Amino acid sequence: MTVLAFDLGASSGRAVIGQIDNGYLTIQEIHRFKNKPVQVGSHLHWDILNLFTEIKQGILKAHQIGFTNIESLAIDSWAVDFGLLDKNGELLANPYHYRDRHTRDIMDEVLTIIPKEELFHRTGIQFMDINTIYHLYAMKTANNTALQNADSLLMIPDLLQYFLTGQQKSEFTNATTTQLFNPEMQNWDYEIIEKLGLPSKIFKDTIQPGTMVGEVLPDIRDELGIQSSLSVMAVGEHDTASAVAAVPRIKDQNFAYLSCGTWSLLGTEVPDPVINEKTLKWNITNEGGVNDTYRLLKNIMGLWLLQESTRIWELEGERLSFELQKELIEQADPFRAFVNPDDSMFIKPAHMPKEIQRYCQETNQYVPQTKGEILRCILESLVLKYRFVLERLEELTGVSFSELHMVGGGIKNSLLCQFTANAIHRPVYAGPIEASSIGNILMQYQGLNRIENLQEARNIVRNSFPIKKYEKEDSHKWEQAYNRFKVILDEQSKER
Ligand code: ADP
Ligand code: LRH
Repeated sequence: MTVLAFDLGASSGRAVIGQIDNGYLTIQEIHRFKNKPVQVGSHLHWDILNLFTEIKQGILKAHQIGFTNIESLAIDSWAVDFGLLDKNGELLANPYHYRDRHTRDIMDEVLTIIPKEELFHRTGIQFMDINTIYHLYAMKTANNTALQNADSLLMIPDLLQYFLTGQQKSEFTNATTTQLFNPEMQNWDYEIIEKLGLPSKIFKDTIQPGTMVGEVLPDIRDELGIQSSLSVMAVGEHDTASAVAAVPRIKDQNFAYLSCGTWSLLGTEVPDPVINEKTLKWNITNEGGVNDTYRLLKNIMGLWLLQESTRIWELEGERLSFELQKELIEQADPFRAFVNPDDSMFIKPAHMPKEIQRYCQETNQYVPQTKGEILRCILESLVLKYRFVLERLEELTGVSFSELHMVGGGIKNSLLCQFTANAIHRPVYAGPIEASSIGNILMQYQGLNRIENLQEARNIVRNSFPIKKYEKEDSHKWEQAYNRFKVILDEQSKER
């Protein structure tokens, strides 16, 4: 049996064929494409039509290669972003990028209408400017005509799925990331929605991962020259939900995971949301997971800081390969200066190297000068933040995590994995790289009744993909670095 997964990350997307035989999953990437945001005037957008073109291209390639008997396909993507449709089902505007600047100061406005504690208790979701709720409120404040004329709101994978099938559905895991979904009621929180003066009719009924959504429309099949019908299924459409579903089962105990890509999502799996004063204080979130689980996690700024730095250097004329980045980091002296990677100054596209330098200057630290020093400062700060968050997760859950499972494209960065093991003083198990695609595939198999549950899915991951173990090194030096890092965090806590 063959299924097709589309996984759209903030930096790239891919189409992956999945086939399970005798408890062993093989994947084949058949199409990969860049996902580049587009600045138009004062707004930053996703190029949604290009993404749809790439999805059709992926379907076409699958057929051209000879996969003509695909049982189902599914799409997952980054969270929080959405498109608005009018009453005729037409897309009203190109979706905004979650890093668009129009949410500046909007959270404070929202919190004057719904107190922070109440919003957290009703949704269990961390406070980040990127959340859907703040984008919608910014659009309302700006008298945005797309919002005024909207009949439905679809999150990015739901929107692309609608373009394919004509069916409008809201998938659960992604819906939770809006900060407008109430896990206790298992529904959109219409009280919040109404208090904010947002149109309640735009929110569609939610469906669970594993639900069949519809068939690819005949017009699209004609366009691609494809005879056979093709079903589309909802999976854990939030890419992180799919990635967590693909964390391999190594030991029968609670586990901590780190999904590494543009963002670093550090968390653990829980049966119910953990909504209390500590989660609120530490801004830890409860996002919906597959198979009735929740993802108790925190967003950490992640490899975005490296991506932005290398983007700027490329604009300035120097393209640094991953190999060269590694060399430069290894040549730079360790532990010269640290930043809080989650400081609000780093969230938007910027001249990241200068922002890193500014942070170090403002906190009276050594100011990294060379590219290697800047990259090293980013990497060390990131992994020290991992430790900080991991310790809070342990305090919240009462679980002591003996290891950390890292998945996602970021684990190709071996220094990141090694530094993580060093910083957290525990072994790191890295793999698989394409966790989101794999989680997407395994959920399709569950929806098609070929896999029974999440345990079986995770056993398949463990059997099918290499997992690399990183042992901790230089414990004493990293301990000293962590103590210095915590002082910086205390002095400069401007997280949001
Ligand atoms: P997303 O899905 O968020 O777009 P991915 O999971 O595809 O992200 O991971 C992309 C990140 O992985 C890049 O930002 C880059 O930092 C890192 N990466 C990818 N390939 C390599 C590599 N060969 N060496 C080191 N890092 C890599
Ligand atoms: C990772 C991710 C993350 C979200 C962010 C918008 O790709 O989905 O879980 O918080 O993008």
